[in-house]
Amino acid sequence: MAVNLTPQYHEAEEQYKKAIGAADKLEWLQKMWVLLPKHKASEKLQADLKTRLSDLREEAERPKGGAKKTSPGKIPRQGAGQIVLVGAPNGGKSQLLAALTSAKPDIAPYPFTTRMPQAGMMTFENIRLQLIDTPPITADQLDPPTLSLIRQADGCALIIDLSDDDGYFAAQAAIERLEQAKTYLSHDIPEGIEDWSIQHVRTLIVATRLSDPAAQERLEIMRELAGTALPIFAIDSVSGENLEVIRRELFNLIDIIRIYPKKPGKPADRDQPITINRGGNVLDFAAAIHGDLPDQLKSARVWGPSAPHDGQTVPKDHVIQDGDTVELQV
Ligand SMILES: Nc1nc2c(ncn2[C@@H]2O[C@H](COP(=O)(O)OP(=O)(O)OP(=O)(O)O)[C@@H](O)[C@H]2O)c(=O)[nH]1
Ligand SMILES: [Mg+2]
Repeated sequence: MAVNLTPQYHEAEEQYKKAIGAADKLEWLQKMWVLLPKHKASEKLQADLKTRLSDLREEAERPKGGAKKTSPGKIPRQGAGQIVLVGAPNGGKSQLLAALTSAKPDIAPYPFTTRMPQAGMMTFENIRLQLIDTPPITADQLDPPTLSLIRQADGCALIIDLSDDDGYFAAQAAIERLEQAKTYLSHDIPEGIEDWSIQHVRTLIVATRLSDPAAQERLEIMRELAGTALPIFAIDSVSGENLEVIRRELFNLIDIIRIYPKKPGKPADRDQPITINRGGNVLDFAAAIHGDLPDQLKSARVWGPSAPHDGQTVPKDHVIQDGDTVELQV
């Protein structure tokens, strides 16, 4: 099968060849990427353009005199949990961050747009989770700040592009690169790992660009290839399809529950839940409010999903559930 390059592509290539300086060259190369037909026959050319884009982007950003790039500032943890968006170039990580939060990351139709991690806050019902967009990961590229963010995160969303036949395999390359760095994207976290340098991060797959005409077909192939290792949720960040599902699934991913504190004789505060890990009990809830509280606790009453009867007094080791209201007596 021929690649069938358009006259516009050839024109952009001519300009690219004539361009002087990395920034100019990069601009034309980005145009070539947009104009390149993406199918099986152009795979080699796609890979070649990707490599050149990555190299040129780096060259264009390098300060004169060859000084080293300054490392990005640390991203402070905020909200009830931290989820990192990871994946291959051009998969839709930044577009998803923009769709779920008010952050304004750079989004562009060519690979290697994001160069530094960027955070945004996602609202889910009455809590906020921190989402972090990251630079792409390939077989040859994984920058240290991205790796350390992934290893410390409460969860990861692996972004896979449903408009690209190669999307699943590009994501596999990212998974393998992370595994070389002893970082495993898993859904079920194995227990009792003896090697402390190995880190498993709870992950789900977000398949983007569901509006692509061949997206459903690719999604089915992906489900067969991926098996049940990681759950897959398909969305479209531009049309907004299934975005509400993703908010809930990201919340479910990180295994936290929302508990509403209540003072005796007063209504519960439904706007400001306290979050604790799923499986936590009344003592864990007390500790989340104040470190000294578990020692002072005399009794507790519970309303909601875990309460056998509303307002029932429960033991201190009573396991509470998402949506419970708890009144502590000290
Ligand atoms: N229609 C549609 N377009 C999308 C979707 N997600 C991403 N895009 C488009 O795909 C292109 C790449 O999206 P980005 O979000 O920049 O991709 P990225 O994964 O951040 O790319 P890098 O920063 O290079 O790793 C942009 O033109 C987006 O507008 C989607 O769900 N639907
Ligand atoms: Mg990006």
